[in-house]
Amino acid sequence: LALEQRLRQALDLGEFSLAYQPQIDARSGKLIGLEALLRWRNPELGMVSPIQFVPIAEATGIIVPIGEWVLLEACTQAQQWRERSGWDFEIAVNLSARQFVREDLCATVQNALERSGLPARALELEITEGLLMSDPAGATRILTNLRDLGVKVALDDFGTGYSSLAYLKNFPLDRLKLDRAFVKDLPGNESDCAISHAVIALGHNLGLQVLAEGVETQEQRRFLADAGCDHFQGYLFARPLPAEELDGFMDRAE
Ligand code: G
Ligand code: G
Ligand code: NA
Ligand code: MN
Repeated sequence: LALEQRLRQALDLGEFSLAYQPQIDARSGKLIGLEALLRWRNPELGMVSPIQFVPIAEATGIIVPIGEWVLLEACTQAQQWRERSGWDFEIAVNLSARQFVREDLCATVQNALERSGLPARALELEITEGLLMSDPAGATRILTNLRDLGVKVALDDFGTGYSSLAYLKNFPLDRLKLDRAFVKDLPGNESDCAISHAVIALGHNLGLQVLAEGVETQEQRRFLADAGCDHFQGYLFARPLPAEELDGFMDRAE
């Protein structure tokens, strides 16, 4: 069976799950959010990375029903944990280009919020730069509609795409996620130090929070904290974890 065929059946067969990676406040060290990351386990193929299947799901349009499932599942799980732990943290969900440009995006998001009971302000949607730059005017309209719902928007993998700074100032965004490519060689690499400082300053001057992705060492953490970075995500704090592994953690919060 071709990968595409298997992908079409995977939703109905319950082969998808979500892993959740903690996001940490740089100052307090406290949990402020979780990023939901899609996982696919197929009986014949084993674990298939989203890097392999998301592009196929995107090209074939299968990403639309998968994305709706991700949104509802992530909101439902997050709200359950929020209620159980009493912590007011956010859930971040990745949106693909296909999902972003659909007429019914706001209705889909609204539906997930209503069915899960998650407050809109606790949902953050992650989009990439390419998605904004292919049609800046259209993207601004979509972002404005999302903002009217009360959800937040983060620009993922920032620095690896083709953002025009002239446009960036006009997009209603909440957060920049500094790509891990720039974090990896901190603090030894001078260029990456300069880029990190610049992205943090740029974000703050545009009124955005800045999260550093892929933080793996104490040295990276210290450098980024000194540079004024707001939030961290990375293996230093936690890997993406299956829901079962976070369950116990959420209980202990009580
Ligand atoms: O978790 P991992 O490093 O394997 O993720 C690899 C890539 O897959 C990342 O770029 C991530 O943004 C993307 N990805 C993970 N989950 C989702 C999802 O639910 N929807 C979309 N569109 N992309 C996702
Ligand atoms: O494109 P996006 O930022 O959504 O990709 C997130 C991916 O990055 C996830 O698949 C996750 O597994 C991976 N990731 C998260 N933290 C780290 C880290 O500290 N180091 C590395 N190498 N990868 C990470
Ligand atoms: Na992401
Ligand atoms: Mn990223």
